[in-house]
Amino acid sequence: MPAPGENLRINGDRLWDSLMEMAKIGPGVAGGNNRQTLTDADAEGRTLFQKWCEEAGCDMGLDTMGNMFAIRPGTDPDALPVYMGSHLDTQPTGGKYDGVLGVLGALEVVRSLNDMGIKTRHPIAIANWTNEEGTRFAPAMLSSGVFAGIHTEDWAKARQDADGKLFGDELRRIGWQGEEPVGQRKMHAMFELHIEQGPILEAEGKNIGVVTHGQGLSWTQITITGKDSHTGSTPMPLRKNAGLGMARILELVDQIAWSHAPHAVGAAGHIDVYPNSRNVIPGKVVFTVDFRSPDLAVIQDMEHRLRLEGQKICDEMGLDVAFEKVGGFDPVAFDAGCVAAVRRAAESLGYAHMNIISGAGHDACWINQVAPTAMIMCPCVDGLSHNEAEEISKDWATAGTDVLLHAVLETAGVVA
Ligand code: HGY
Ligand code: MN
Ligand code: MN
Repeated sequence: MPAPGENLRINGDRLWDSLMEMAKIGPGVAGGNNRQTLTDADAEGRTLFQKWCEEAGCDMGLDTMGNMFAIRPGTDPDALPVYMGSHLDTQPTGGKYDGVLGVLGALEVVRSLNDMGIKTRHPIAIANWTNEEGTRFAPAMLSSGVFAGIHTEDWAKARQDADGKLFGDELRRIGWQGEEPVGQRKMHAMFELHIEQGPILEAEGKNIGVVTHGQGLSWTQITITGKDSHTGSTPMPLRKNAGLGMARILELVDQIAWSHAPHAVGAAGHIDVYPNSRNVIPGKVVFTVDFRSPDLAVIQDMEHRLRLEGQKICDEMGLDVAFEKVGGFDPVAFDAGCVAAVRRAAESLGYAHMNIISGAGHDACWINQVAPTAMIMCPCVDGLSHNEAEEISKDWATAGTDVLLHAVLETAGVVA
């Protein structure tokens, strides 16, 4: 058995097999996954994950937001656990690795510690955070947000999906609402392994991203109201075309983001058009503008200009418009001690690595507010994610999980 702290490695083949096994649950239509939160597929994935954790000797916990916890005991029962966490829920056209690598990579760390008979002073824990994606129930990172005290549990459980179903009802329906009060669990630290979901690491030839910061996010929901009317018989000057108003605002969003190049980004991924009939001028559109930047002042400027210039566009077109902030968080600086542990792990393992700012939001961004937190990233092919064609290599998955193993061991303390 290699002495703790030596060149320890996880079992990449076993990790890959688990990733492929989980990918069979909630399959997409093009090779990825559609395992949206609080669906039957989510429940099936949770059941499989719990089975694997119990087989690895973990004690299981479940809180009132459905956050799952698997605990590997340490030698010091009074020491707070070192967590590794991410999410098993996916986008409707999601990939096999977004979130899943962080949860199953954490499981592989536990399995490898068991194989090597390594004991740690602090317990080690795995978290599966409910509804990280925020696609069925907005906003993203909802349950880690409740855990960190960002949202109240009541507000979260009242979130509705497109069919009007409530988060709380759906959590109970799938049978994954626990008894443990959310947020009471204390952590010594948390590490989240995640695919980059961008092109930088692959382009730079690096296996590991040492995530120093997470960029901030702003979600503004815009409702434009015009007037339904016939697309054929309504003269152009008489139209109140909410769809055209949205098109002009989407062009504005693009201009605003480009005005803060190279780091700011902006788009709308959610768009609902009413009545969405091919021969009716849309009388109403509801869409969500997603702005992101590592710089809070830039985010605030983008939000301000969206409202000011968006209002002007609608006024000139005789359209009513309402803006509602429906999600967001400030740019995040991860814990310097945990970030250094990640960097030392990559160095000791000999993996090419670089500092990186996370372009996407993650549960770690909220948990960082209640416990020392850092992230580890691995590349993904062409930087593609939130697409069923999302792909990583087994080597990248293995490297990321090896770094997770070493960062956690350093933080949890190996007991010889
Ligand atoms: O929106 C995000 O950045 C994350 O993928 N939920
Ligand atoms: Mn994710
Ligand atoms: Mn995602």
